[in-house]
Amino acid sequence: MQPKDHRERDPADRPDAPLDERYPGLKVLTESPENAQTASREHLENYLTPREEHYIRTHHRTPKIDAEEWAVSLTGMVENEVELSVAEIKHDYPTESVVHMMECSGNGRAYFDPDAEGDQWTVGAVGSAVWTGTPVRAVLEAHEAATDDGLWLSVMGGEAKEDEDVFCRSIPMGKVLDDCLLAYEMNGEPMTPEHGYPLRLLVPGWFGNNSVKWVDRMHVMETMVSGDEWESKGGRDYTEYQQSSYRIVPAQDDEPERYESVETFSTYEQMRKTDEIRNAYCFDQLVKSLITSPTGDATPSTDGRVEITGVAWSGDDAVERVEVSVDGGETWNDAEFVGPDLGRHAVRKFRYVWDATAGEHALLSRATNEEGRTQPATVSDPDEGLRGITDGKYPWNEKGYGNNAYRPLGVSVSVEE
Ligand SMILES: Nc1nc2c(c(=O)[nH]1)N[C@H]1C(S)=C(S)[C@@H](COP(=O)(O)O)O[C@H]1N2
Ligand SMILES: [Mo]
Repeated sequence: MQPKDHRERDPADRPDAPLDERYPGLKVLTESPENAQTASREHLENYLTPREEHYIRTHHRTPKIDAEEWAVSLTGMVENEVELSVAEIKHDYPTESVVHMMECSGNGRAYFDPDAEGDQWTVGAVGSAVWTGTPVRAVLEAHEAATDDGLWLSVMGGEAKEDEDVFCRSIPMGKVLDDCLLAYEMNGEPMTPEHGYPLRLLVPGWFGNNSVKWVDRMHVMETMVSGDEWESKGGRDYTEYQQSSYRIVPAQDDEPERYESVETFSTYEQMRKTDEIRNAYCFDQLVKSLITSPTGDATPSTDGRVEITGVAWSGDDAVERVEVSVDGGETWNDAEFVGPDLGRHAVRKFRYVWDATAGEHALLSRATNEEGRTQPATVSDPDEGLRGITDGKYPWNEKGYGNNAYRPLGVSVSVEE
């Protein structure tokens, strides 16, 4: 049993109340469809972001779903096509959990100059949770799906109305088998409607757009969703969110090139391999960090010290190092990690103890992952035409995706005498 006061603030209990009342700790960008970010960087300083404070990103409206009626079909290159109830998915297969710091690829879009299209997310479209569910691998194996390398699993959301594009993402089979879940629980509690109840795909380490909510179909195929069949099936388009949205398109390009398949899945690598892929897909997350304290005035301890803390996360490659600058980026100091390492997709907390002097200081943090990739300093101008991270600059792109530049995330701190 959950304690009573807790149940009283369950967002699922008051579906018609305004979003910010149901999700205290979120700042609403649009009420309908539901888009809201974590209200402040301070909210992100822990290992887990409570369900009620975890950002929400939705293209259509959140559907009202009766879990007893809901089913997920498995189709395509499968020996035994099947339709499974939520109860079957929960109880007939193994259960796994993963801690994942999920970031919307639009997080940090607000720091693009000139503005990029879309909701102006600043720092709060990211959140950490322990997600529990059924490994997709187990469902595929039980029904004798083809799982060879090079195949794709296209996963579809069930919320689109007849005249809306289906939210569908194609995930490479290797990643699916590795660690993808059909998740039904978030931080040990049932998922709320806005986070994907009753079932969502969870793709650890990858940008949030891959973690399809309200899943009703999984289709094993040789390609990503692309081509006539998927562009117009039943009068609806399945390709928009794979082939058009969530592509990193610089100002000099028009439409992104649509591919049937790609072999490079690291978003960072795709941005560099411009003769292979144009334009990069938002797959795994880019390394990033955020100072969570202090954020305004700081009072040093009696020995003149100020503790700087923050969080860092990455994609499929773990965070390896975090540096902190207290002089606007002139010099850098290694921070130390604190607390447990909850896996390569989890948030890492860091700390740096600063011998502070009175006055105004520009604090920055920058993280490096185990591939040796470091956050760039700034976002480029559109007319530089960058396609990948180059000379410490993140490429400006039309939809403002993937911004992991550290300068815009800095904090100005005033230290008292
Ligand atoms: N069916 C469906 N799944 C979806 C979306 C959506 O609009 N429809 N939005 C995606 C995007 S862009 C993100 S960032 C994450 C956000 O998950 P959350 O709302 O639980 O934070 O869900 C993804 N899954
Ligand atoms: Mo997103």
